Amino acid sequence: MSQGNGSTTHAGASAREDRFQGHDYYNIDELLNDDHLLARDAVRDWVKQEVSPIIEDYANRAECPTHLFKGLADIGAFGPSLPAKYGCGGMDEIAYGIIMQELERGDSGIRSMASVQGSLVMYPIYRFGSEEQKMKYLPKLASGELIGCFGLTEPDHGSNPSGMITNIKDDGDAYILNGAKMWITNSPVADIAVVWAKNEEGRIKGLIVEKGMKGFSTPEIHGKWSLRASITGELVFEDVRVPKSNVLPEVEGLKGPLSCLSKARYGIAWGAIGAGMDCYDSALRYSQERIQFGKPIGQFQLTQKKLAEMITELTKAQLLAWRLGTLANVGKATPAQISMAKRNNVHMALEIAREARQIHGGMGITNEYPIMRHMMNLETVLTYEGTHDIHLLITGMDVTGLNAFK
Ligand code: TGC
Ligand code: FAD
Repeated sequence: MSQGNGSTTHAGASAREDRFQGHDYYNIDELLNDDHLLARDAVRDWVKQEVSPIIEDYANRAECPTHLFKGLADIGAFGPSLPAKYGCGGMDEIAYGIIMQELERGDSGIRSMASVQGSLVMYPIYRFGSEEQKMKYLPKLASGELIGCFGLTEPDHGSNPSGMITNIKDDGDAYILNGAKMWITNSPVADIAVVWAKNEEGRIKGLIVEKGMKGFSTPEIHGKWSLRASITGELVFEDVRVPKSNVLPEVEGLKGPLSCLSKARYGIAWGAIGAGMDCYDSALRYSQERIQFGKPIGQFQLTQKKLAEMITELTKAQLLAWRLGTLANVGKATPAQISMAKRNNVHMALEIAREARQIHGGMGITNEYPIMRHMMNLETVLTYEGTHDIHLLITGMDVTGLNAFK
């Protein structure tokens, strides 16, 4: 049997056929309602039509498929669980999670485009903004007319954002903003940035900074081996005059940005299942089709061990996400519970990608299969939105009552 199912050479970008089918070993679909299943199937179809045919090529060229922002808006991927009044989906948290799962099944960078827009830009405006700010920005963000980014991390403050040095000084009807943010998804293509900065009392405030404001620039970061189809940059502020009407009035302190992170981390806990499932799906099919020693490699016990462990871990991750979703729907998902699910599910997906790569043998390193792209993407997902170890320490703090950070 020949290797590969793509239509171009290994070195080139392969427009492979997307033969993905979902995996539901524990009949978890029975726990979902019709809205969840409709959303899941619609996003799965959209990913097959719009993402799969182009994603290897964009990742190969390290280019962001920015034309997909409009399509993401059209399928309701921006703020699915925010109110319809502002042009958003009005769905529940499980629907939001399933949409993230299906997007990340396509590529973590595509899910990032949606996570940042919905959970890190629209959510803080919805939760902490004035009614005027909500009406001004949310409908345009939901429809993809405006693209946003979220600036928390700084060059010298990643895991410890409370040490940030980006600051605002009072200047009559405006604040003067100075500082820099690093590793910001979507920043070079964003129309607005939700930026977290310290005021003169050292308290953290959120501001909406608009493209074109004097002294504001967004240089792109190049050279990433991970999330290559997602655009990442800096935010640089040199005496930027931000009107006071652009400050989010309803929050002060680190709990502002951390609340947004809870929303986005929840989505990643679901999203990682998608990446893991795509790797498992590809490995299962390959194990049935690839013949060595006169039989399918899936007949070897060592291959079966890998596949059996993959579906076991995927099933546990699905149950964790579903239960977290039911808690989130009634406002009872704690930040520490979200940390556990983000950490577990991303690590699970990365381990599955590594095992799936082995099952694909040499073909596993090519872009005829999604494995290496998912694996490289997941290295970022393991680090952003709180690293693997930071989430472990959050769980440790929750169960012991002792704080490792202070
Ligand atoms: P600490 O003293 O523990 O907390 C300060 C205040 O915040 C509250 N809080 C939370 N609120 C909501 N959700 C959470 N997850 C919260 N965690 C804490 C807390 O109750 C307290 O409130 P109050 O009222 O007492 O003031 O803060 P700390 O400085 O000790 O830090 C704790 C630590 C290390 C856990 C936190 O800083 C942390 O999570 N660090 C990781 C940083 C991080 O995740 N950065 C992500 C940047 S954004 C990003 O990566 C986007 S990628 C997007 C994409 O492309 O998809
Ligand atoms: P550091 O904080 O320097 O950590 C380095 C290592 O030290 C890690 O292993 C960490 O776990 C460990 N460490 C740190 N503190 C402790 C401790 N107390 N105990 C034990 N170990 C510790 N940020 C945004 O604000 N907006 C974005 O849109 C965004 N997008 C991103 C996109 C990409 C592609 C990437 C790579 C990052 C993005 N980030 C974004 C930044 C991301 O959140 C940070 O990279 C992450 O929080 C870690 O910070 P750091 O990279 O500075 O690592």
